[in-house]
Amino acid sequence: MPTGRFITIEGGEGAGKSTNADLVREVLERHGFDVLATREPGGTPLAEEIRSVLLGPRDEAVEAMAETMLIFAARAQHVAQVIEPALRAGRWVLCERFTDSTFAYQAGGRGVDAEVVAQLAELAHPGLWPDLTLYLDAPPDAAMTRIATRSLDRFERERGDFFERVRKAYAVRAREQPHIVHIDASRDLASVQREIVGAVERFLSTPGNA
Ligand code: T5A
Repeated sequence: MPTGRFITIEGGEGAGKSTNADLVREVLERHGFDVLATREPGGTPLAEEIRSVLLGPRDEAVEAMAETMLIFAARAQHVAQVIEPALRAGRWVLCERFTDSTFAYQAGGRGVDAEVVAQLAELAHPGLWPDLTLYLDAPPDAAMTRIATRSLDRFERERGDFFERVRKAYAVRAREQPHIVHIDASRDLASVQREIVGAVERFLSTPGNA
């Protein structure tokens, strides 16, 4: 049985990842693929518990390396228990956020050495990288207004230029990594969705991908 493909959706808070994950899933299913939709941090009971620990606001300052290692602990569990078995069974895995988020938030936002992130990635998911990443890029201020009415998690409460550093790190990653497709997510939803469908269709029609 051929292995499935691994597609991720990346971007800052309120960029539209969850909204557009539903669309990508529909496109893939229209093409007859069996899709497993999941998210990070999370995706297994243990990884979801780690997500609660990471996202819950707390008085104690969280060390950047402690945060990074918790994220990779959740990811190692998610990859071994959910993502790899699904891919081996021929399913297509669609995941909101993956290691590109860690390069953006922990390396770019928190200042963890990107080389350390790369080494932890190699330990947590050796040889596994997305086949396609849709990076939804929007200016942080504009995207945050979309989620302004929700109660904010520990990351969303960050201040100063944290989200600009995250965005810059995503931009560097998008330039360096051929699996990442940059989408301007600051536009109206219909325009963003047209571009997403185009990117997925191009991926599917590239020989060897589907
Ligand atoms: N994290 C995660 C790390 O620091 N490192 C890591 O390695 C990983 C994996 C996870 C947090 O963990 C951190 C980063 C995150 O802070 P999360 O909940 O998974 O948190 O991610 P968030 O980005 O916080 O999720 P959001 O729900 O805030 O953003 P989405 O999913 O991008 O946005 P969505 O689809 O919910 O849309 C938000 C609103 O905007 C509207 C939607 O209808 C919705 O109301 N919208 C638009 N409105 C106008 N125009 C458009 N183009 C729109 N697109 C969507």
